[in-house]
Amino acid sequence: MSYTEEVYERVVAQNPGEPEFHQAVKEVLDSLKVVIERNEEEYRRLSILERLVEPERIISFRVPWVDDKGVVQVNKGYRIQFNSAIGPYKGGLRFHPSVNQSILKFLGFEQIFKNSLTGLPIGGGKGGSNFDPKGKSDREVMAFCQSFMTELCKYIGADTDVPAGDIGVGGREIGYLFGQYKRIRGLYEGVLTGKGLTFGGSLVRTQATGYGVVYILNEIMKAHGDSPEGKTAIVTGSGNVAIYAVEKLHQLGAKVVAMCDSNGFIHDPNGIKLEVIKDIKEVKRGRIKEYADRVEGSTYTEGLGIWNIKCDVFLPCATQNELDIDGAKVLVANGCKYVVEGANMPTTLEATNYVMENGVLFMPGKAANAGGVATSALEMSQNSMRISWSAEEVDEKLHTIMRDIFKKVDEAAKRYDMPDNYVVGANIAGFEKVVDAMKAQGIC
Ligand code: NDP
Ligand code: 2IT
Repeated sequence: MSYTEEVYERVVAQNPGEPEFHQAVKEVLDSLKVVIERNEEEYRRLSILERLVEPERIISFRVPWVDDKGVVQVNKGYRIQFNSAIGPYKGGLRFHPSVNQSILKFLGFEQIFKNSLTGLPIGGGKGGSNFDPKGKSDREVMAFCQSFMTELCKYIGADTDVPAGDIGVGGREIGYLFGQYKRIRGLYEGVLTGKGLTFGGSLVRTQATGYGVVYILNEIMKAHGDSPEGKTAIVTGSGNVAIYAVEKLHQLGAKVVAMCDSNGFIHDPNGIKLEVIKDIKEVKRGRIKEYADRVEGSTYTEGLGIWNIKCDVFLPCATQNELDIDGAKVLVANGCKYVVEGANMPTTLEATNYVMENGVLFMPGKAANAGGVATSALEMSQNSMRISWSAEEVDEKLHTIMRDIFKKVDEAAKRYDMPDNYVVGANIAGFEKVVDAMKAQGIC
C-alpha cells in the first residue's frame, strides 16, 4: 500500500463518523501521491502526512444564550486550529444547523492549502456553531454572538488566530463578535476580518470571494482562448459569494440565468436582476422565491435541479456536496465547459472525476474561492499598519493574487504531466509551501 493510502485508511479508522473530513483528505492525498513518491522515505521518516491530517488543536465549547421568549438555548461552539506552519490560524466561522466537527475539520483542512496558495502568511483554521441565524431577531443573534465570543476570546488574537465569516456569518455577526472581544480582552486589534468599514474593515472584502472566483475563471478561459463575454452561467446559492460572483460575471459580459437558496431555484432567461436579489437577500433576509413574484418572465422551482438549465459556466457557490454525479451528467450533456467552485467542496468526488473526464475545465474551491481569505489577509495588513487602502488598490491586489494562484496551479499541474488537472495542481502547489515550513520547524 502506498504511504498516502496508508494515511487515508488511518484517518478513516481514527476519525469515525466524519465523512466530509474523510472526503477532503482523500482528494488531497490522492493528488499528492505523485509528489510523495519522489521522496517517500523522507516524508515517512518525518511523518509529514500523519501530522498534516491531525489538527494542532480542537476547541469545543458550550454556547448558552437567552431567546426572545426568555428561554435558555444551548448550542455547540467550535474552533479547529489546524495548521500554523506558515502563519497564524486563519479561516471563517460558520453558523448553520448542519455544523459539526466533521464539517469544520474538512473546512479547516482545506483552508491550510487555500491559504498557502494565496502566497500570504496565514495558517489554516475554521470554526462555528450549529446555531441557526435564520428567523432570529437581531437581539437573539447578538446574544448568541456575545456568548460564543465570551468563550472563543480565550483562544484567538491578531497574531494567533483570526476568524472571519462563512455561511451564516456576515457583517452583522462579525460586528457583534468584535464588540464582545474588545470588551472582554480590552484590545482593539485585527482579531477578526470582514469587519465594518468604520471599525477596521477593508474595502472590497465583501465582494472579494465572488469577484475572485470570476477573476480565476477569466484566467482559465484566457489560457484556452476563450472569454466570459456572451456566455450563459448558473451561480448556485444567493449569499455573499454567489451575489458578487454574479456581479462580476455581468461586468465581464456573461449572462447569469439561474440562482438558488436551500428551498429552490429561480430561472430568468433574460438575465438575473442582481439588484432584486440583493434587496431580497442582503436587505430583507428573505427567500429567493420572491424573485419570481417581482420579475416578469422568471420562474421559481421548489427543490433541487438547477443544473437542468443549460449553461456554459457553472459556479457552485452554496455548500458542500451540492453537485453530485446526476447533476454533473446533465451539465456535461448540456455542453457546460467550466465548473469553478465558489463554495468549499461543493462537488462530490464522483462528480468531480466525471466532469474532468468529460472535458470540463474544473477549478477546485481551495484555489477558486481563495480571494476571500486573501483579502482578509490584506485587511490584517491594513490593521497592523493602521492604514486603509482604496477600493482600487485592494481590488488590484486581489486581481493579482488570483492571477498568481492560477499560474501556480497551472504550473504545478504541468510540472507533474497533468496539464489542465487543476485539482492536482492546487493540492500540490498548496502543499509545497506548507511542507517546506513544517520541515524547517522540526517535529512540532
Ligand atoms: P451565505 O450564508 O452568505 O450564503 C450561503 C448560500 O448557500 C445561501 O444562499 C444558502 O441558502 C445556501 N446554502 C447554505 N447551506 C445550504 C444547504 N445545506 N443546502 C442548500 N443551500 C444552502 O454564505 P457564503 O456565501 O459566505 O458561503 C457560501 C460558500 O462559499 C460556503 O461553502 C463557504 O464555505 C464558501 N466560502 C465563503 C467565503 C466568504 O468569504 N464568505 C470564502 C470562501 C468560501 P439559505 O439562505 O436557504 O440557507
Ligand atoms: O472559506 C473561506 O476561505 C472563508 N470563509 C473566508 C475565511 C477568511 O478568513 O476570510
